[in-house]
Amino acid sequence: MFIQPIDYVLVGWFILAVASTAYVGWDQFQNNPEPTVMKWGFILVTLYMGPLGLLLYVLADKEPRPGEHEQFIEPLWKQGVGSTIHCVAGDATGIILAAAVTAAIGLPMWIDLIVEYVAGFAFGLLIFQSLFMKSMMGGTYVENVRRSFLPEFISMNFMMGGMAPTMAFLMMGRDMRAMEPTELLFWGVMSFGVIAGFVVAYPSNVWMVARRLKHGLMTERTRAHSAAVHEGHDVRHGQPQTGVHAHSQHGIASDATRPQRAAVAGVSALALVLGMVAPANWLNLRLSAREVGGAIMPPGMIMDRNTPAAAMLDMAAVDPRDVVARFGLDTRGDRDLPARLEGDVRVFDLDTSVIRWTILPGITVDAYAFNGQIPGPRLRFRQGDRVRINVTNHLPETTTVHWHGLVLPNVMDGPAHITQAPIENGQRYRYEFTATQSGTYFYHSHDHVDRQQALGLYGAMLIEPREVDPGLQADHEYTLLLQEWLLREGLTYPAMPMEGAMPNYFTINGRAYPSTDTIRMRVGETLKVRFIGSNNGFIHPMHIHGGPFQVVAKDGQTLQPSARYFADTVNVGPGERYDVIWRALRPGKWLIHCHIGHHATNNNVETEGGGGLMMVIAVAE
Ligand SMILES: [Cu+2]
Repeated sequence: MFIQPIDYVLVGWFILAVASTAYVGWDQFQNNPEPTVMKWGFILVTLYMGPLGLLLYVLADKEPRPGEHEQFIEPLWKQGVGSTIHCVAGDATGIILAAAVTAAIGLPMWIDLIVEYVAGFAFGLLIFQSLFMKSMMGGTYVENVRRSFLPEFISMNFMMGGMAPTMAFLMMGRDMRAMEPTELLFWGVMSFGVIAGFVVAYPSNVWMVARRLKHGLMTERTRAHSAAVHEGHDVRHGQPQTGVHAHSQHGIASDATRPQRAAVAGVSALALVLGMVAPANWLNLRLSAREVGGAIMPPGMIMDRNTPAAAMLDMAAVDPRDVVARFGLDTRGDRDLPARLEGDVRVFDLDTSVIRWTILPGITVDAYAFNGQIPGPRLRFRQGDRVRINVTNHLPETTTVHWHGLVLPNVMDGPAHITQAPIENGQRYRYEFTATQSGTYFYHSHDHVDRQQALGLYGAMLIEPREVDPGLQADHEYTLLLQEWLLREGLTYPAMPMEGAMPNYFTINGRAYPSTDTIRMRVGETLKVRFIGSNNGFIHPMHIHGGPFQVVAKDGQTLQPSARYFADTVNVGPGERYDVIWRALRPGKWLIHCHIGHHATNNNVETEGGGGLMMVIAVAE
């Protein structure tokens, strides 16, 4: 539950709301001489509006000293508060109940708003206004409904005019946990919506009270109560005494003219329509809580009225509550996965899950991982081997695995929905093929690739040739898998070349410089570097200092000696592999790094001379 600072703020808010409500409830029934329906009105509204409800109660309604309630509540602004409280208590209860139910059912947001309006109006008019007030106002239930209709219509319209856009924008903003009634944020948004609704509905309530279209606050003293009030004036024993000045018990004689009523009602309807319709200009109100509820979007992502649910889910943060294991800097990725022999088949088991992975001291990402490592474990086998890989999915979404660059049966190739049904959570898929090629390959997710591979679902696959070519040998070897990350406000998003999804961290084998490996060798020795383009949406011109390297293989294919060439930079694009051989000519610290400056920083910060896609070759004499 606690994954963002707002969650802690909300806990504080709701503790205050409950404490405020407890106080108001206690004081209402202990000390305050007013009709029961108003007591409950204030209690409900304080629950929704927290300390603000308490403030209104103390300033406008709480009897300051015994016997003074009648006089205290007289000012019009207080009567207006009472009238609005009354409306909000009924309407907001209906709206909130409807919001929780519609979210659970999974109705589109625009239907949610309409249902909420109808429910709020119905609850306010038919139950709170007409039923609960009946005993006070006298008359039959139907008469009360008829009499309350216009004031209720006006007040509800203004209230929804304020509450609807507040709910829409906050529920469908960046943190769409606000759409889920199981999240504290949902209730926070409801609270905020009620406050906005109260503010918008208040002026019309002041007018209606002044024109005696609506009741404001009232005093009602019973025998038991008045007995305790020694100095109480205007107390008639045994009979409920309601109303100050013109608020008589039976109905209210209003002096509002027809044009005045029509004008206010018309403007209230306009406010309602505006509040309900305007958000549709910016938000995709066709979406439901079931589709996108719970998703948290990256800051800066462009979300407009046409952004589909699938686009949002693709770019959403990894839910930190899905993390099943945490790893520090002592755990490496790209570890050799020993094969198990079943007959003459080499069997590997790959399990996907959500982990927390450390890329720098104190900097962790929430990642999708094979076997709890970033990159996934290194698969090593020989040309001609029969290989079986059991992939079990423990992600909160489906996945598949593609064996990049391999010649194999189509059904083993991995693309979701194209050669196979995606692997559901808890399910396993058995990939099996014979390795006909050799060289540097890799495997990666092929279901929502832009999301899953960008979150860590990839690993090296090195296939040893049947016959070793001495020209491709080196004294040392290093395999280098690249990745971009987007880490904001403690949440990890898949980095993409899209607005709001640009990466701010970069890793070689799951670590950013200065936490990357250091390669140690001596002058005169050779180093074979296998660059693997496991990076998902960005090209990295990988450069080695201290002299050129020879490119000896590309995408697993050994270059003919005449095709091998010298360079000091290779553009490692997504999916590409380069095997290069570098000779240490001089002693010292020589860098391997991406030549896009930003990719050699950590969140735009240089530490110890760089960051991100950078590592050191330490060459001794
Ligand atoms: Cu780069």
